Amino acid sequence: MKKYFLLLNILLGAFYSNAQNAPVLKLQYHFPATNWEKEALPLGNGRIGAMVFGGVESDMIQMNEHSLWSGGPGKNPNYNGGHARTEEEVKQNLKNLRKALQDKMTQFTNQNAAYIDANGKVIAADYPPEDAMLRDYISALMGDRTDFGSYQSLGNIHITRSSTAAQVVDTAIRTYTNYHRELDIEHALSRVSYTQDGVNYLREYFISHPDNALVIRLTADQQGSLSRTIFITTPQTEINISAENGVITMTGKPADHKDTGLKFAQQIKVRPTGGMMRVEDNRILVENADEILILLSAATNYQQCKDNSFNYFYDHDPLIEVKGTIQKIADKRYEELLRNHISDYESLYNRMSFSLNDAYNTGNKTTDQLLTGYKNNTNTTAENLYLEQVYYQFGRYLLIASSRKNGLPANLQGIWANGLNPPWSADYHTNINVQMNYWLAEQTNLAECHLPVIEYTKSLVPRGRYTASHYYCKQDGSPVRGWVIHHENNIWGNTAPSNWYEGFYFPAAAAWMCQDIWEYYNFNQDKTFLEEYFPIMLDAALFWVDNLWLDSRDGTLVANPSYSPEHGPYSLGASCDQAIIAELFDMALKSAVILNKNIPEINEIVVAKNRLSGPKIGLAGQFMEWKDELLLDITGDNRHRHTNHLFWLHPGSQVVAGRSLQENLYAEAMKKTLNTRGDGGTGWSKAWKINFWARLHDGNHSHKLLEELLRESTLTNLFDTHPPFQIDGNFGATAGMTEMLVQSQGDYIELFPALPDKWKNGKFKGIKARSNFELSADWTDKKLQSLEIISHSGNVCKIKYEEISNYKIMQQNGKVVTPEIIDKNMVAFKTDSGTIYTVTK
Ligand code: FUC
Repeated sequence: MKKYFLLLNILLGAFYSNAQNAPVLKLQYHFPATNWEKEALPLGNGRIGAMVFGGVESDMIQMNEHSLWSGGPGKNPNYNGGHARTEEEVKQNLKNLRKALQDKMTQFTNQNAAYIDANGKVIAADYPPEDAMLRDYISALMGDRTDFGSYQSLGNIHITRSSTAAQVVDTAIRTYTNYHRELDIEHALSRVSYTQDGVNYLREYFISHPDNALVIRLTADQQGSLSRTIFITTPQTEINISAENGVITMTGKPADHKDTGLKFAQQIKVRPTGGMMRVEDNRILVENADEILILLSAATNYQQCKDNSFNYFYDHDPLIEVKGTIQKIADKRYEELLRNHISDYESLYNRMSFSLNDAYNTGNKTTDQLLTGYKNNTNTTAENLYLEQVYYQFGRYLLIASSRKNGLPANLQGIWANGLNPPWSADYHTNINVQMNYWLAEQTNLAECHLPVIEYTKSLVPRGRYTASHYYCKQDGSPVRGWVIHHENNIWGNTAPSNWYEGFYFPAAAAWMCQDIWEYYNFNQDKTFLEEYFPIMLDAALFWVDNLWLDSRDGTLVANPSYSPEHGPYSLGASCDQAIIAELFDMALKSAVILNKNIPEINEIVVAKNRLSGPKIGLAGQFMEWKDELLLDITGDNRHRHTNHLFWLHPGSQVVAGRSLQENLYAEAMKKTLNTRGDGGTGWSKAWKINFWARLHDGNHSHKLLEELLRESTLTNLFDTHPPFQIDGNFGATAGMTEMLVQSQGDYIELFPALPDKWKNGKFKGIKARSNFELSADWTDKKLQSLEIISHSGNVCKIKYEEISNYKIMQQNGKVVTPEIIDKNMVAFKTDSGTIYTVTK
């Protein structure tokens, strides 16, 4: 045993002391977690999620299963996606509202249009508040949230030293020394080690995707030292727990579900080596073992419905599935399970790396110490850079852990949620949040992890068609085509608007979700994929072709009603809606060309696109949030967190700084808007601003926001906090940091568009660019040294970088490539698929 421990330490040592230039990326602490949100460490395989506390006397691992949701058809068999009122009622209201809003806007423009006075000052007013009549019309468009449901916790596994139950946290008196807890994000492996009564203990935890199981191993360096009690607790109330033959089984359903609804099942198999094992009161007691292996799997009978059956449940019993999973791995050696897990994880994680030459955890500080040092300016520069690097890869780690093929997408808390009522139901908010979760997916080379959100979008279409026909109509009252969703969504096909006056109205959500389809194609160039998903995009576009309103003030087409996300007020053609619709039309038209679609609908989209009221620059120089220039727009309205009206800059692609004069003007106006809004905001708001500033080519400003995010909106376990914990900020920040290195939204690859001064020297490997290029580069003193480009689809490679025309391009066989020189900072050359090109000075 001792020998084994030594071997293990050597192995782990190899992980840890990996030379100065490649510090191992991990989160580490010298105390067990007591707080779920701030301290526990996340593990996941896209279906099963766990938060590991790592207590000594009493360890707790809080568990999630990605489809454990209350509400929906399991609660109410007549669940209809949250729609309220009859079609006639809703439509009558919509017609009344549209007309009333047009009148209000016309009156506003006639009486309060902004102007520049004799002193050169912009005089502007705000839209008057909605009167009672308008409020009634608006309120009548709300949906019904009664059966929306919530993502919920499955339960907790406890591993205690004493045989008495339910002690969740350690006692105040420390009975141990050398405590170390970590999350190794390079191997998706958590470890806890400590010394107690002269014995060195080690626990390892991981969740394997290929074996669909959480694996925990407890070892000690002295034989017979492990006496532990293992049991389950859960906040779920409709459950049945039993234990026999070293296996604890839990089955149940969400409390609000009928017997015909969702069923969940979980099994925990305990496999000791040496010692004795017995069962007592549904708990498993192991005495004097040398090692304990714990295997857990869980499942539900949820099926993602993508048709009109609206049947969300499989017929089969999830317990049979779970038993099968456990049986398959019951006798597998730990090393084999671990190897399987690591090779699966590395196949994704290792595709991309990012390192800053000087980054190093000089003082071997724990993560909490690094965060404190970052806040208080007491870290060395190397430590700050190390923390940034860990934080960067933590975003990729979280995506791999919470979003895998055939699973549900990462929700507001990824796959982790505590209790039965997590914040905002840990749902899918589609007015920024779930989209932000996926900004990093393609660029950081995790295309497979992108698919769940695309499949999710597909699953919303059937009910979304119903919503379109039930809630919307053309200006003349005739039916609209297509599909639509709003800003809060669940796994049961909720597509109706929510019921919160200040934010429920966001029909541009479906259009925005289509961006993931387009981006997946754009990065991977998979035409079969585009062919399959094109109808979804086309129908989202046709919804808007039909649903747009002719603004009698200027004859342009606008969204009516329109509400700038969570900021309002209700008006016609707020910039966010207009920008998203224009982007969708653009994506649909580009896709039609790629797929050779000669259908009449394409022309309808072209006509509508040309008549869209476009976002514009205000008299005060800002990028306007509403169609009219409002005072709110000029003053920055209390630094509101939503800046969705800058959609064209990011994540959209209609404004690319440096591409044309007009776009440069827009970019300047957007800069002004961002400066007026200020750098503050919730976690995700700061993360978005990292991206905005990167696209505005101001790397130092992006970096400043990254610093603010790490200082103000990051918890001890590196989770982003709104507050509360909301995962979008983690994902958005990793995306933004990548945008600082490479951008490709403007029909060319732009290298180091926003490299901050603090990232003076470094390298990256495996960043993806649109048109399916994979890039690796290193830089010194902020100057490119060498670049390697892998062409995966044989497209023309157009690169923009300072004086790139002076660089030498070579094919992997040594052949020199003579590029077309567009200007001194931009070259283009043809590539062959599968070929590597190097660019050097
Ligand atoms: C959006 C944001 C809120 C919060 C919520 C989950 O509605 O405006 O700040 O992030 O999503």
